[in-house]
Amino acid sequence: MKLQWDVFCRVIDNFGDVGVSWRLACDLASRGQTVRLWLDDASALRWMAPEGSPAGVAVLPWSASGTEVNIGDVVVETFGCELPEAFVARMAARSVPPRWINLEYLSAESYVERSHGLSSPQFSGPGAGLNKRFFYPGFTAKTGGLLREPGLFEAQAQFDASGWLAGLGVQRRPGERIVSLFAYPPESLTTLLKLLAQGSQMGNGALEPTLLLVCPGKVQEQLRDMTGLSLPSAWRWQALPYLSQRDFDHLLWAADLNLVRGEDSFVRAQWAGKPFVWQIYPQADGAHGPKLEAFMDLWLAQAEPALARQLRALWRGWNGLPSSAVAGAAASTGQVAGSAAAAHALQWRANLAAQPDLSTQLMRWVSGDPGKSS
Ligand code: TRH
Repeated sequence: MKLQWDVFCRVIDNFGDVGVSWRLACDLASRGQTVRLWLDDASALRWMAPEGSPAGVAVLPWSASGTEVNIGDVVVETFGCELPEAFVARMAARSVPPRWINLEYLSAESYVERSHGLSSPQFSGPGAGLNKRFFYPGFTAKTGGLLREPGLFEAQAQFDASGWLAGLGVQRRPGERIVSLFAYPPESLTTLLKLLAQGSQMGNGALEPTLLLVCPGKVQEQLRDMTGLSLPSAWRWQALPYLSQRDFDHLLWAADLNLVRGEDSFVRAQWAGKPFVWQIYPQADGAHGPKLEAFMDLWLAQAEPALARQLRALWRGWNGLPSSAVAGAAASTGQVAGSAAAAHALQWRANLAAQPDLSTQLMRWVSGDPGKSS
């Protein structure tokens, strides 16, 4: 069924809000839907989507939604962004009210399965009479799943990593491992460099030659101005420009180990099927600690215990969270990007891929077939 979708997104900080909304809009459009993406700040799309909007997607300024009279069949409020009141009033005035969905942040915590699909009937205000439903992305069958466009794995299988890297001006030396780095600043950079120094030791004590490809931002600036910081020997690094979202995915496919952050790059690293380390979005109240642990519990449930211990220690260390085992078990990013970790990344990806993706589940909801997700 071809529907008109209104997706609203407010950019709070960083690029995750716009990154997720853009992926969702493009994914829905690729499945024959028509999407209007209402953004309060579209500036990041200049580099994230330099090719412009695909057929079926229109990017519109948030401010213009107040006077929009044509309300879509489905309204998606991303990350509780609070729709403009005038728009909500028009939603309520429609003879057939639109489906109103709040797309929540991604988490592996147990509340997600409990909360996915809950309704919030509106009893007062401009939306009185409407019913908002909460859609929680997630990693298990009782959640809304993850964004995964059709043909993703086929595209990966045909991807020419060396050609793509060369096109970017990256020359991999023989035997060199590639590590991508997209991270929050700043204190943790010292921690990272320490962990990397420990971890690039191979069985014979020599350091594993590594090329660190660093995404733009404060971390890249810090590395340029390396006062008091040093890379492990046998390591070199190269600054990357902002890549389009498509090329950002290519970067994750081309690397042997991906250091990612936030929400969208975290998901894409999982689809890349390569070992990865997640730097979670830090929250002042410390809520990120349990969120990180919840993901690790799920992700490592099937992992071989020694590998699980190492990964946990490295991830906690990288996130500045206490871990008694950091010094010993984080020992080796060589190992956490080694063959056991690579096999685990593929196994985890296969488990995730067995579940319906987020857009499929959303479209089932709105066509009245909640499938497994209600
Ligand atoms: O930028 P982020 O830290 O975004 C965060 C998280 O979403 C977090 O959960 C949220 O609370 C906060 O924003 C407000 O990391 P994330 O989620 O990985 O988003 C980055 C996006 O930028 C992703 O879509 C990939 C894209 N990107 C490119 O397209 N090209 C690039 O060169 C880079 C570095 C990123």
